Amino acid sequence: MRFDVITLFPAQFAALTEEGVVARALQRQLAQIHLHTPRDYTTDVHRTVDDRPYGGGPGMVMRYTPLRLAIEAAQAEAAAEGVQSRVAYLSPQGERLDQRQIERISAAPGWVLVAGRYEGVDERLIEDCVDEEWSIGDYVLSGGELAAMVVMDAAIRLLPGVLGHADSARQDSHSSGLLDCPHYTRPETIGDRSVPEVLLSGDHQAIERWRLQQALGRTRQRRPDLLQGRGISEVEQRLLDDYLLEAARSRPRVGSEQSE
Ligand code: 4HQ
Repeated sequence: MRFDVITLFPAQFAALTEEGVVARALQRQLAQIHLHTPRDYTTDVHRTVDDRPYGGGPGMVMRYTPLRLAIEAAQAEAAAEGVQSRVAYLSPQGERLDQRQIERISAAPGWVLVAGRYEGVDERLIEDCVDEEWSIGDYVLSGGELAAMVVMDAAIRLLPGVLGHADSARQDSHSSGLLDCPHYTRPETIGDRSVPEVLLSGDHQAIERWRLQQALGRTRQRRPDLLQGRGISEVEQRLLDDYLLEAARSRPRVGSEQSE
């Protein structure tokens, strides 16, 4: 798949392209990231990409024309390679992304991602050029670059062949609609805490059952909203009931609750 990113700060994307899972996917040509800067599409001597907001107020707004030309050039380049790209603008006003959305994004042939700076882009650019508006969460970044990198990282790691183990993306937290189970490695004991016995048992069916139970229990305790949306099978409900029973039994009590 192909990403074209419109950004005033292309150097920031080194965080993604220089090392790690995404860098290796790019080297192996499983994905492409192309960077475009709207400054290259300005015509004035100062190469101005921003201007003051109509109506006054603090900050600056990204100008329509350099952004539009950069987006169109990116789409034309992608099209010349046979890739039809939709355009997404990253902003807190966008639709909140989750793993389901990431799966959809990852399945498309290409995207042009617009990473805005300052107070954002001229609204007419969104009306004319943007197909989708995405948010990575309810907080404010200094620019859309980190948001674009978050989306590309999450999407590219889902591509066939990117992760080493064939199952590791499917087994991820969220791909099942649940949080992840706890993980342990050597040493077997740290102080008075030992690794849960079942993980040392070699009983793969029992281990799978325990991991699902932990995922269900942690999701109920930490993110009940995720379980509401997902629903739960009869087998899962029994595992969850046992988890919650055990959690209640072993929960630390305050003095007034202590029976002995
Ligand atoms: N910004 N999810 C403001 C974000 C953001 C987010 C990007 C800051 C756009 C203009 N993007 N610029 N949250 O906070 O995607």
